[in-house]
Amino acid sequence: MAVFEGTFTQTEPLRFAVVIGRFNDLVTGKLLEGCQDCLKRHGVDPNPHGNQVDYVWVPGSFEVPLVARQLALSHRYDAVICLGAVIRGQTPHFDYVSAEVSKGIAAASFQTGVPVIFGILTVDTMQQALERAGIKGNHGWDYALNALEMASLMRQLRSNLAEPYSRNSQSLPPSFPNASVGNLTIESEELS
Ligand code: INI
Repeated sequence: MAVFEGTFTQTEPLRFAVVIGRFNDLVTGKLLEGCQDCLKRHGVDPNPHGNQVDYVWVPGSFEVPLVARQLALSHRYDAVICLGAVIRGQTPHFDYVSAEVSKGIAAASFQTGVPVIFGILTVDTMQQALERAGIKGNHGWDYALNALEMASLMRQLRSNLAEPYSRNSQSLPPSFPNASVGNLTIESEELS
């Protein structure tokens, strides 16, 4: 048998895309700063003119999943990081936006086989949002860490599971856009 775990080293070959909602940009801008700081401290060059991270700004969280899916489908990235801030107001808008963005991000990841990180703050007040975007801590940092771990883990799984998959004509690697992620059984000796 085997144990697979993502690491936070050997980040030089990794490529990321970050999708950021402009809505509540006082918050999302801070999440982005935390995200970039984490990537940089783990050896990733966050410079938009470099070759490791691309950035895409969208109007609000509702638009994030569509763009995240498009980026994931390109298979240029090891992970896509989604940043947004949905803050509850006096209307049901919060519920519609937060429900759609969470479902959409999960679907983008599942449909493409690329890790799409759910970095959307859903909070009741601006105070709560700011506390999570730099005042008490910065969740942007954590989202980047999740992306690094998943990027590394998926690379490991791809290289270790490629052979058994190709021998099994009934399933394709999950990194393929049309992959089936149904009942997957791998013999233990195939993993060693
Ligand atoms: N977008 C957010 O990212 N956060 C919010 O809190 C928010 N609220 O509350 O309205 C919000 N709305 C905009 C939405 O994401 C879309 O951009 C807009 O509806 C156009 O499709």
